[in-house]
Formats: sequence, C-alpha cells, structure tokens
Amino acid sequence: MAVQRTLSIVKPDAVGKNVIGRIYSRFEDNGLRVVAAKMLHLSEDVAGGFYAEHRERPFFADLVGFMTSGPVMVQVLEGEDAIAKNRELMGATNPKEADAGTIRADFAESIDANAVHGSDSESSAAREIAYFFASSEVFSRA
Ligand code: RTP
Ligand code: MG
Repeated sequence: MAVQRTLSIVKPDAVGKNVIGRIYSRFEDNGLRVVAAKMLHLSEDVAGGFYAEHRERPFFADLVGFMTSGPVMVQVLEGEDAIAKNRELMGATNPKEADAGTIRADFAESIDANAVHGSDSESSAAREIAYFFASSEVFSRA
C-alpha cells in the first residue's frame, strides 16, 4: 500500500475538551505522522465551502453552525494507507455506533459533535489539503 496524505480536523468539541494531544497520540501510535497543522476558527463561508458536498442535506446548517462554534485543529496526516487508516481510527460518524477504542467512541458525544473529521477518498484528500494548506506548508517525508 502506498504512502498517502489525508486531511484531519480536530473539531470544536474535542478542542474544547482539551484532548488535541490525546487524539494526536492515536495518529502517532498508529503509523500516521503530522506533516502540517494549524489552529483556526472557521468562518461560515470557509466551513460551508469545506463541506460543500453536503450543502443540500438537512443537517448542513447544523454542521456549519457546529464547525464554526469554536476553534479547530486542522492537520495533514501522512503514512501507509493514511486515508483508510485515519477513518478506521476515527470510528463511525455516529459515536454510538463507533467501535470501542476509536476516537469517536472515546471522545465524541453525538453525531453532530463527533470530535474529528477525516477525508474519505483520494480525491477528497487532495481537495481538502489544498483547501487549508499551501504546498510550502506541508512538510512531507514521502
Ligand atoms: P466528516 O466528514 O466530518 O469526517 O464525517 P463523516 O465523513 O463520518 O460523515 P459525513 O457523511 O461526511 O457527514 C459530515 C458530518 O455531518 C454530520 N452528519 N449529520 N444528522 C445526520 O444524519 C448527519 N449525518 C452527518 C456529522 O457531524 C458528520 O461528521
Ligand atoms: Mg465526510
């Protein structure tokens, strides 16, 4: 499996709970490396553009409201099979359905406040990384 990069966000609920470091440890302990990172407070425009694929969904307004409710940590993770590996570490979208030991099972409260985002495909990873980072801000080892 090839080395990939994926876009990860520690969402406002997890930043508020002071568990950025504990979530980063999950990445580091499982073969993923943080190769870019920034803390941001997203505007409605930036959050809406990021989740543009969900614009017509009934939960879109709640999603944008939540993602703009406080600061987030945005990072690029790099490693073997990074996109699927990060999704595996995150667990299911609804933390009540997430496997034990996953980030969402351990740190998330609800389907809205679900602790982390992760790109779901190679094309979304490429789009999402470029959405937040210039290539000069990504310190790839690959
Ligand atoms: P994310 O994009 O944040 O990593 O989450 P995901 O891939 O696991 O889930 P996705 O389908 O992309 O949905 C994006 C976010 O929208 C909220 N959502 N609410 N009420 C609902 O039925 C519903 N479905 C999705 C979640 O907060 C999800 O993380
Ligand atoms: Mg998604």
